[in-house]
Amino acid sequence: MRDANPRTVYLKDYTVPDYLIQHVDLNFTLDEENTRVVSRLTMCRNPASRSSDTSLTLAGENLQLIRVVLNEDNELGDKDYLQTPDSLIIHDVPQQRSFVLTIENGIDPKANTALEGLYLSNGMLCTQCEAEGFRKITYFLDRPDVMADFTTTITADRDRFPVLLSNGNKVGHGNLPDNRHWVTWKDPFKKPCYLFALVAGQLECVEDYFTTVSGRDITLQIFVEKHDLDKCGHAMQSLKNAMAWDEQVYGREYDLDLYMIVAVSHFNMGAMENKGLNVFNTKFVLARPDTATDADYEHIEGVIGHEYFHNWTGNRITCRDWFQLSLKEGFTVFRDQEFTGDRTSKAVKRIEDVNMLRTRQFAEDAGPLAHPIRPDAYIEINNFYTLTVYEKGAEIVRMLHTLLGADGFRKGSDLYFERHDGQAVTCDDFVSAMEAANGADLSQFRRWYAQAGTPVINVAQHYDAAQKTLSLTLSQYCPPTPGQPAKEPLLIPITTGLINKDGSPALCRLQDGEAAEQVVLQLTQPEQTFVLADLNEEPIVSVLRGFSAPVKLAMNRPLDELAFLLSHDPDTFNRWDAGQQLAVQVISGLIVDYQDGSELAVNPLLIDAYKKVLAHPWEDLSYFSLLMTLPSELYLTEQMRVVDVEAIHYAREAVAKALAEQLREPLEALYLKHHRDESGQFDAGAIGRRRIKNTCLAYLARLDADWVQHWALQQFNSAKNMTDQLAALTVIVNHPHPASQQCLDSFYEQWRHEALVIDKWFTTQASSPLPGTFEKVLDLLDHPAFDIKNPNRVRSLIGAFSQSNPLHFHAASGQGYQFLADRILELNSLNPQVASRMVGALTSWRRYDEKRQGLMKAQLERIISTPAISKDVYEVAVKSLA
Ligand code: B3K
Ligand code: ZN
Repeated sequence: MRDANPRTVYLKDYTVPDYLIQHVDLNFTLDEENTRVVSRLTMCRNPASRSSDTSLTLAGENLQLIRVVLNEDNELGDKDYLQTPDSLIIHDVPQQRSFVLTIENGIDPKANTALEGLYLSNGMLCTQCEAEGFRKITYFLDRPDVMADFTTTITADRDRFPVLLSNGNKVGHGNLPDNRHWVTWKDPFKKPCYLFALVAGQLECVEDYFTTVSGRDITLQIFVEKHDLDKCGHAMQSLKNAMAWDEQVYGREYDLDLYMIVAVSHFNMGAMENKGLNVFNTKFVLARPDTATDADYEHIEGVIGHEYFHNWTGNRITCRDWFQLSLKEGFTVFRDQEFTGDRTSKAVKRIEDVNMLRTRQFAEDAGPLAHPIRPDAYIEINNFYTLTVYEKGAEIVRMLHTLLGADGFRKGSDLYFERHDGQAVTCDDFVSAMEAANGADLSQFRRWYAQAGTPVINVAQHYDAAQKTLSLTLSQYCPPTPGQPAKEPLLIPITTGLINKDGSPALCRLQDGEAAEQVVLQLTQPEQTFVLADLNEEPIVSVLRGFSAPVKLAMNRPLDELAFLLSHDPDTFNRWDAGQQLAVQVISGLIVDYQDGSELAVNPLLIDAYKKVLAHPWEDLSYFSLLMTLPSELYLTEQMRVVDVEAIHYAREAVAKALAEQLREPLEALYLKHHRDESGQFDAGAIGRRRIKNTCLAYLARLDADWVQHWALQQFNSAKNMTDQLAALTVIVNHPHPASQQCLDSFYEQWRHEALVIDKWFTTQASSPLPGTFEKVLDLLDHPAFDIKNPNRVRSLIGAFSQSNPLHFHAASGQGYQFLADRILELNSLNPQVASRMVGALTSWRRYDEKRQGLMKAQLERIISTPAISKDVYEVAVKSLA
C-alpha cells in the first residue's frame, strides 16, 4: 500500500547510527505459516552519535510483535514503546552502558509473495535480506553500517525441514520431542544484517573441498532439490576456479571453513552473497549439457565467481550506506568480468560486456531514470540495483585499472583490504586507497561517481607531413541528465593506437614519451590536443581501444576506413567495433530507404567486408561469430533519434538476407564443417564450433529454402546439447517453418519437468518476430506452466516480450503497452520488485513517435494513479513521466 507521499532518502542526510549492535542471538521456530522469531540484541549507544534523543527506533515491516524485554527481566508494556507500520520505537533505553533487548515476533512466510524476508519456495524456507529484507524478519537496525556477530538457532520439524542452514559454522545440533530438531550456527565475522541467511527444507547436497593457498581445507557444499543433484558439477567446478583465481589475482583467501550454496527456484534476481551461505536462483547453478546452453555455462561460472568475490568486496568490507552500492557491486562486477575473461576468451567477454553496456546501460543513462553510479536520492533502494550501478560501476573501476596499470591497481586493492577490513565504507574510501597506494591524484576522476550521463567524445585529427606529427584533438561533452543540467569535465582514459596504410602497426610516441604500441591519452579538459610524433605517413587511428571508457565516440568514419580497421586493427575490441559501425551506417541508410518506401539495396562494401571476415583463418571461433553478427535491433534503437521499430527490423533483416544470399556458399560450408553431434564438451573449441555454426544457420534461415528448414529440423531432432537444440528451435520459431508447432510441442513434452528449460520455451516464443506473436503470448499466459508468482517465468514470458521483442511490443496499436501495464498491476501486489523491473520497458517513451509516446504515457499514468501502487513501481513510473 502506497503512502500518500513516499519518502525520499538523501545521501546528504547520512548520519552515523545512534546505537550499535554488538551481538545478535536469533532463535527461529519454523513453520510455513507461523514462524516464531526471538531476537536477543546486545546493544549500546554509539559514542560517535551526536543525537541527544534517548529513544531507540528499530525498523520492522509486516511483523506480529509478541513481546519486548529490556535487560532480561523488564518486559515492556504499551506505554514503553510505539509500533508504526514500519518501525518499533522504544521510548527510553540505557545510554551509559550496554543493554540487552529481546524481541519476540511472528511472521507468515507463506503469505510472502514479494520474496523478500523469509519466504517459501517449493516447500523450502529461505531468506533474501538485501537490501532491506531483514526488517521483514524481525525488528532491527536494518542498515549496512551496523555490523554485528550473529548466532542463529533454528528449530523445525525433522521431516519437512531436515536441512537447517544459516551463516558461519555449525556449532551445535540435537533432537527434540515431537519429531523436531534444532541446529545452531555461529558466524565469527561481523556483518550487516543484509548478509544474514537462513534456509530450511528437504535439500540434498553435493560436497567437495578446496585447499587454500595457506593449506586450509574448505568444505564446499551445494544444496539443491533431489532431482537436480545431477546438475551441480559445473557450479562446483566454477566455485573452485573462482577461489583459486581470487588467490592468484587479488591475494584473497577464503576465511570460513565452510562455503555453502543453495539453489532456489523462486528468486527475484540472480543470486545473493550472504556470508558463507549464498542463495542462488536455480538458473545460475543447475547445468547439464542437455539442459543448459554454452551461454548458461558461462553465466553460471560468472555468477558463482561474482558471489564468491563478494566475500572480500562486499562482506569483509561492506557499504556504509546504500548510496555506496557501487563500491561493492561495481568492483565485484569488474572482478567477475576479468575472471570470466581469463577462463574463456578475453576478447569475447569484453565485447559481450560492452555490447550490454552500450545497448542497455547507455539507454538508462540517457533516459528519465539516469543516475550517477553513486546516486544521491532514492525512494526504494531496490530500484537502484541498476545497470548503471553495476555495469557502469565496473567500467569506472576498469578505468582505474587502466590509469594505474595492473600493478598499481593491485597495490591499491591491497591497501584497500588492509585499511578497511571489517568496516562499512564509502566509494571515496576506495578511491583514496587507490590514490594513496600509487601517489596519484584522482580528484577529477571522482566526478565519475557523482555525474550521470554518457559523455560524447569527438575526435579531430591533423597530420603535419613536415613535422611528421599527428595532432589528435579530443573533446568531451556530457548531455544534461535529470537534476544535473551542467557537467564538469571528467578524466577519461582513451587508449589509442595507430595503423599504417599497409595494415602494419605504427608506434605511438607522445612528445617526450617513449614509443609504444599504444598510448593511454588522459583527457581532462573540455577540449585537448595530443601530438604523436615520428610518423612518416598519416596513419589510421584506432581510438578507445578495448573500450577504455564508458563513452560514445562520435567519429564519422568513411565506410572504407571502417572496413580497413575490420581487417587490420590488432585490438580485438576495435576490430569488432569497426564491423559494427560499418553495419550501423549501412543499416541506417536502409532505415531511411524503408521509411521513404524505396527499395532496400545493401551496399556491396558491407558484403565484401563480411566476405573477408569469412575467409580469414580464425582461431577463436566465438570471436569470429561475434564479427559475423550484425548489431542488434536494440543497439540500432540507441542510434536513432526517433525510434522506428519496423524500419529497424526490416532494414536489418534486409542486410541479413543479402549476406545469406551472397555469402551462401561459405556460410553453408562453415556450417557443415563445424556441425557435429557433441555432448558434454565445453572447451573453447567445442563452444566456438557451436557458436559459429549456429550463426551460419541463422543467416541461412533467411533464405526460406526447404533445405535449410530441413537442416534446422535435423539439428533440432538430433541435438545432444541444449545449445544446438535451442539454436535450431529459435531458427524454426523465428522463420516460417512447417514443423514449428510440432517442434514446440515436442520440446515441451521432452522438458516439461525441467523448469529452466521451460523458461527457454516461453522466451523463444515471446521473442519471435513472426506475425501472431502477441496472440501467442496471450495464450501462453494461460498455459498451465505459466506462474506469475515465479520471477523466472515472469521474466521468460513478460520480460522477454517487452524487453527483447521491440517489433511486437511496440506495435502501433498500443496493445503491447496495455498488456504490459496489466501484468505490472497484477504483479504489483504480489511482488513489487519484479513488477518495478517490468516498468523499465515503458520508461523510454520519449524516444518514440508521437502516437506511441501518447500510448506509453497513458499506461504509465494509469499505473501511478492506481491506489494501491507499491513504492517500487511508483518511483520508476513517476520518475519516467517527470
Ligand atoms: N547483492 C545481490 C543483489 C541484491 C538485490 C537486492 N534487490 C546480488 C549481487 O549483486 O551479487
Ligand atoms: Zn553483486
